[in-house]
Amino acid sequence: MPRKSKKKPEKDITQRKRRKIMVKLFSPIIGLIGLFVLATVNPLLAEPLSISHIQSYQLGPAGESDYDGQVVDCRGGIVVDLYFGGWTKLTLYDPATPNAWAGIVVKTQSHDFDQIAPGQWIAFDQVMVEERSGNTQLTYDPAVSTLTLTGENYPLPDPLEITDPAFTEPYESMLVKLPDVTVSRIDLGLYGDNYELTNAAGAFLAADFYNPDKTGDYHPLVTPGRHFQSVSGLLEQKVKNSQDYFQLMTLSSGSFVIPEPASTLLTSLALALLARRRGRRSCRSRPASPPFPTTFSNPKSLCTLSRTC
Ligand SMILES: [Ca+2]
Ligand SMILES: [Ca+2]
Repeated sequence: MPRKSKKKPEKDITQRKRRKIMVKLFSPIIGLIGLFVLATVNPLLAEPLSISHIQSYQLGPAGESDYDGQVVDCRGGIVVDLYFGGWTKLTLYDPATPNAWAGIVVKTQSHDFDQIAPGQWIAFDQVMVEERSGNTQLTYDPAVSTLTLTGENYPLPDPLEITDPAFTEPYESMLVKLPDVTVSRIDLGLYGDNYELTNAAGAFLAADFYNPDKTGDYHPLVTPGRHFQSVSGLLEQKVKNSQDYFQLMTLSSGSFVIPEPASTLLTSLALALLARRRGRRSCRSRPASPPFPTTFSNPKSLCTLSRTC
């Protein structure tokens, strides 16, 4: 019996070749589509998140970030404050969204933040988003997290002036300022170390816990009835034991701007007028000249300031 040939039909060979060619052609495309889908659903493969995205993304009923509990990369921001305590707390600011959602705290119990300084731009990889006491924070674990210095000498932001009674979530961990306020009450809040600042917009709580210039619970300038041109600091939420409020945390003596006393203003005005009169006398016999500046801080510098004298 002649053995049956095992040679495969020409048609099958052609189909297999076609399949191989199709696989070679479309595999890279299918791979790219897969990566795109993964990057879309998994933030770890996507671009680093901005501070405002983490803070404002699909807020829950209590204002919590939808990234709560996730490990993310964050493109970071400018360091505006460092607090060294049981936890080191680094507060970052992203100038891309200067009016809201621009601040976040990054905390660690390691020494990896020891060389960081205000004005540096720090980015973070593999940090955990956590809601603590009502604040959205990034927790830096030195076993998995990394930080990158991406720039230096950034100007620190001016505090954002808040005139709205809604002194809440969008400004969390941002540097803010309350204008024209008076200390209306003290010994308030969860730990009895809050004071109330009142102005035309309403009443706001403040505290000096992070302020190295305080003596006891309060900065020496904080006394009932004291008026300030403004008070600035970082806005922090406090949620504990059924209490839930926002508090402005002052950072130094510079957080308090005292109105210039009326006597100082009058002295400055008198010096300016005197300088102007002297200037007119000394220039009276000279050719016509451009008008003098209207104010001078020092009468002796008059002829230096005026090119015609
Ligand atoms: Ca909050
Ligand atoms: Ca928040």
